Amino acid sequence: MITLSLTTPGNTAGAVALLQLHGPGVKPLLAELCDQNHWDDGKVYLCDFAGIDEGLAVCLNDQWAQLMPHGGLRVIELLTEKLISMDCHLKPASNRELYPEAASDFEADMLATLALSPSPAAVDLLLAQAENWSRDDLDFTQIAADTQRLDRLCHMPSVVLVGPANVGKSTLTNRILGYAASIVADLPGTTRDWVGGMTQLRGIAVRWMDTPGIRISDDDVEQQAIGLATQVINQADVLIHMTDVQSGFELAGITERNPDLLVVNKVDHIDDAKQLSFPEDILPISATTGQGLGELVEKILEKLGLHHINAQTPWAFSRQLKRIITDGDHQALRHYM
Ligand SMILES: Nc1nc2c(ncn2[C@@H]2O[C@H](COP(=O)(O)OP(=O)(O)OP(=O)(O)O)[C@@H](O)[C@H]2O)c(=O)[nH]1
Ligand SMILES: [Mg+2]
Repeated sequence: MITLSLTTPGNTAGAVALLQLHGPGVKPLLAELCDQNHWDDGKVYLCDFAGIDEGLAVCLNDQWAQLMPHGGLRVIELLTEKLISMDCHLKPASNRELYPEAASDFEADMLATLALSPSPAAVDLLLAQAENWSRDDLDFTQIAADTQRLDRLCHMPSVVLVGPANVGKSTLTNRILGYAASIVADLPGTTRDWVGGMTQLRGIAVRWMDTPGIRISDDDVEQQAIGLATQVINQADVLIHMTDVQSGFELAGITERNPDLLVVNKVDHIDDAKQLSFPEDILPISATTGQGLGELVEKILEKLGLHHINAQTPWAFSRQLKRIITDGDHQALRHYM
């Protein structure tokens, strides 16, 4: 029986995919698939995979072979179907198989987490975990609490901007994302459907979302767009309520949940003396000049619990570690590491 494992992520397209074949008889299988009889161990051949795609193939020995077609989802699907029709058995690759260089399951899971984390800030922390989990004074209750916030390094949290029309939400969005994702105009009701993009705040990946300005109008489409944004607003990890120096903060009842941060925009319109009179919980910014944006980023990270990441913090980054801290199983931890 020959097993087939996809060792590149199966749910997203990439430039090249890697399919691993393992079992007796891989050479005859490749000969049939690629219509080529001679295979030297370790030599890479450019092959036609049964008319599905052209790519590279290598036989490592009589038991192991690797196919490297293009990484489009359809190519992977067709090639997998073809190999299954040739009696290969599809088996999800374990992290230990994907990372043969890992010395333990712990290390293999750490490398898999590292490969999938969208936040550069996770790198140093993950690389320190073997040392962090080797300590004698592990407090599983504290680790569970830290893990809740540190998991946000892997599952991008959402930051959602709400507020009245024309206060500069899209201007701020475009500045934070670094490209023109959202249309800006001196016209209330410019943004219709919510607009989002991925960005990094001090090395921490977040999904940033701009929503249509909330206002009463007789425009049906605009009111529907405001309604659609409600779900995004309610699920926000950090909800920022923005107004500008001309508007107040009276949006009570329009969003179901309270905002985490209050921001007043366009402070470049007013002189310094007046800026000082803002209450402490309101952050003055200017989306146009960039004033106050560094402080805004810090406040968002504070709300996410990621303002200060101490590399010495143990983090239950894998399912296995989560199970270990829930069960309080020190024995299983030693076995895992
Ligand atoms: N002076 C100044 N003008 C700004 C600032 N931010 C945005 N503006 C201007 O305000 C107007 C509205 O900006 P938008 O970003 O479209 O506002 P919005 O909140 O997205 O508006 P809606 O999509 O209608 O809800 C534009 O003319 C911007 O150039 C700022 O910090 N200072
Ligand atoms: Mg807008």
